[in-house]
Amino acid sequence: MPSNILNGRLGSEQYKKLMRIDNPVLHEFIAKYIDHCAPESVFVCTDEEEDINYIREAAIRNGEETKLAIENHTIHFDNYHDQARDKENTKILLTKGLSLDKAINTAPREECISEIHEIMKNIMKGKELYIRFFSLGPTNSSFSQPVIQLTDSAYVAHSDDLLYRQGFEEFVRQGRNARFFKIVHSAGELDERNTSKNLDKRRVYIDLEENIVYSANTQYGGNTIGLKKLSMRLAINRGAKEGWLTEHMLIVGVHGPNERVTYFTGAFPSLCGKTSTAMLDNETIVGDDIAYLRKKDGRVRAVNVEKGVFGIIMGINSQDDPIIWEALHSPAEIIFSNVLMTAEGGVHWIGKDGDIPEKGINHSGEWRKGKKDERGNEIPVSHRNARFTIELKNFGNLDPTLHDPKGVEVGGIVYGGRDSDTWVPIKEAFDWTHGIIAYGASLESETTAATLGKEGVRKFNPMSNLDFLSISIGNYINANLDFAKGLEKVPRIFAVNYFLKDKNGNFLNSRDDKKVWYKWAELRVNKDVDAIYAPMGRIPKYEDLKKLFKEVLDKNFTIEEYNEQFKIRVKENLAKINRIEEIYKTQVMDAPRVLFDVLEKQRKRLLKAKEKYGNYIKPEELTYKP
Ligand code: SPV
Ligand code: MN
Repeated sequence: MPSNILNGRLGSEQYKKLMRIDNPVLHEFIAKYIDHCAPESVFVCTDEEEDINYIREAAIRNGEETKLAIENHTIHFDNYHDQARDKENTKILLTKGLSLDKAINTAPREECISEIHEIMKNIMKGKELYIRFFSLGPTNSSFSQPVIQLTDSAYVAHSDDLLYRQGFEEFVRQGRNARFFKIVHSAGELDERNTSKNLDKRRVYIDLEENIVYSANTQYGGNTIGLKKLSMRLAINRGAKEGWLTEHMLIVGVHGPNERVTYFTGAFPSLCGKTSTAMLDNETIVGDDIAYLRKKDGRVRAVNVEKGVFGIIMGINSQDDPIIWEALHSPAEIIFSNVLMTAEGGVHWIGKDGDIPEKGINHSGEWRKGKKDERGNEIPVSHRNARFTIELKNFGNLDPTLHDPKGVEVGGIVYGGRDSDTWVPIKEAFDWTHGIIAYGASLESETTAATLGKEGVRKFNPMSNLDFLSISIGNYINANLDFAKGLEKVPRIFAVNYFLKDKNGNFLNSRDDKKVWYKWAELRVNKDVDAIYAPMGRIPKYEDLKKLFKEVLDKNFTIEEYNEQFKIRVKENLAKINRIEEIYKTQVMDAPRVLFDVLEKQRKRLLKAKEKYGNYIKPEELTYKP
């Protein structure tokens, strides 16, 4: 009997809190997992400061976080072998007879549900279970997606707090109508450092039928913070059925002439400039990771699903990232993870200003300069995927619309990958379908030294969302294509490339140049400048960029630089089309017909241009009109 279990296991105080939510389905779910995971005690967290504080203190009390010298800063460590998303053990559960593309990790539903229940049986023995309620997207909005997270990790529950909007009152308000997502997480048995011990039993299983995600024997945020990549997979599936989109996208407000603000969303695979785009100087940030897009009154509107940042800390320094740097040195509430902690309670990470300390404690335990791992490789001062968790409100460039229930109107969508030799720094699609297919669905990124394996290998990553797809790639592309139907005002689609190199391997652009690209895109969305029609999209005219470089960066942008950067690399663009076509023919089970048509048209345009101008075309030579 669920209510008996609840009454008995919760104690009267916690029970009373939970009963404010009138939803028997929710109560039954909670009762089931209390019974199954068998925690020692249960804490129901409402939106009250007192409850939130209880979680903060619990993380310190149980040793998952340690206080640092600066007030409100703490540090958390994940197991040395639990430092990133576990792609291999993250699976979309499928009922018999269903299948998805090979690139999406799936497994039979019934078997995996038994397996995970076996793994989670009594897994919370001796621990406290935290029950938390949140809203993805602003509360009281058509975007709001309620989520309940059960976790025995106070670190996870604390991270949730910084990253998501409190949703207990939203659950109370929605009562029996709430269509909520459910997350059940346990860090499992912990070792002497309070990190997950049984990594061989690490699992992240996504059950689309019940909208439940199970996560066990891991602490790393990307595997455990239920509202982030776990709920994202549920939301992609739900959105595709209901005509809205869940995208792996930042949202930034670009400030144009006369105080005009135009909002852009942007998708970039990791280490391709996503954070630096969200944090563009003199622009305003709405979000840095996940966006929901919906159609309203003929326009596309977007919200940041989150209210905080779980950001990569590697390389953050006072010169390049002044706003983040300042926030990281203020007494704002911050959880550092997998960086070095010094005896004085300071922190250090790869690429931080100043000298690397001689010793301290990091993701590998006691650390000294020169320490080697079991394979004889030197362990750096922090993990390359070390992170900081902070609320966006601590950033000086926060856009005022963050919590607007209506979201922001999307003027443009940007796709970008790491590409040394093919795409120009910025171009604009001819229309929505062209942009979704030739830019979004054709996104690739070259591997960097930061990932294992060879450098410079191109990885296919449609819309930078491949890791999170819970529907087939074809279905997902169709959902994107269909999204524009019925719109009065269709967002423009752009592709950017911050990583173009010259023949000696040097970058053709400085880090700051992207500021100009966004100012140009802002003018394009508002029809303030013309563009040149090129075979792969519309590209900026020299005069417009020259003017913007002067205004934005006080730089003299020469015609030689322009011609080199915006040169149309026909050969490389053709090779790219061949690669992408091949992937969609051989690895994607239900690629839409239109995808091949769009790519074929692009190929024809390139071949025609090649006939006339050769393999490398200076943009000023392009005189023809479509
Ligand atoms: C990403 O890898 O895309 C992230 C970090 O944003 S994680 O939470 O691990 O997904
Ligand atoms: Mn991400």
